[in-house]
Amino acid sequence: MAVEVLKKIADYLVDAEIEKREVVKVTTAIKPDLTVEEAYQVQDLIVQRKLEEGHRVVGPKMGLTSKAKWDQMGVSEPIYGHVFDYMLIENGGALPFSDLLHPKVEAEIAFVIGEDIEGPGVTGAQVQAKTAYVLPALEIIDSRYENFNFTHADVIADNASTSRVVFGNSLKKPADFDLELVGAVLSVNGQVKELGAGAAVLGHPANAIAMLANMLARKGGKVEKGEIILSGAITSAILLHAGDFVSGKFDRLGEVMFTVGE
Ligand code: 0L1
Ligand code: MG
Repeated sequence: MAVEVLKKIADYLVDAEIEKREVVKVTTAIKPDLTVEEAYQVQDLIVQRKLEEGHRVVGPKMGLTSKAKWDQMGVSEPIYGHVFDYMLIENGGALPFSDLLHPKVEAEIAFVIGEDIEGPGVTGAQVQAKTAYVLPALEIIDSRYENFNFTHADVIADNASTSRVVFGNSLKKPADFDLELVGAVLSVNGQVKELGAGAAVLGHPANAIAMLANMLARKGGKVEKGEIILSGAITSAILLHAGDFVSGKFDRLGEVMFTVGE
């Protein structure tokens, strides 16, 4: 019975995404006592459905990893979600607004994993040693919930609001950077909207990947070689509108940009 309810929740959220329809949060509409553990089981069912539909996982991602995000969303614990191949937009490309509900953009540093990283007890230094490259990224989040209104468990079940990602073109060796000092400036239509540095992400973006490895270890999982992983937003998220031109400039890592189409 319990598994049937979790499957119903997974379908409720994937159908909302496919049909571009905002829905009432799960803890109001279906299961008020949804636990965090059950929410991650819902996410696993979403991954399973997407794989069955022919999509590929690019990598897990970390979310809610900065104070700016905690203050913005009223949820103060990091979570993870999954990025799929159909979510990728090329650098400089267009994001059709009509594909999404109420998209917001965040500036993030992404890690290309060079060797499997298995918890528990993984540290940021170990992550750095096992990372092949880092690159700049813009994540477009698009909660399936009305007004981004959710609890901690709701947002986990909703695949951490994951929707689209634009990766930068330049791959850099992590050893060549103090990632906590890398500055990021997020602009929309030529106006600076948000800025910050890598240290906003749990003190150092590699700490977020270490936390991810340790969270996955609790259910026998690991961070895997070849995955490209978003470490979490450096800044608050900015609401997007059709016609916007978005640019994220990252010190020495490069620029990432896209336009929001109709
Ligand atoms: O990637 C993120 O930090 C998003 C996490 C989910 C919360 C939100 O929708 O802002
Ligand atoms: Mg994010």
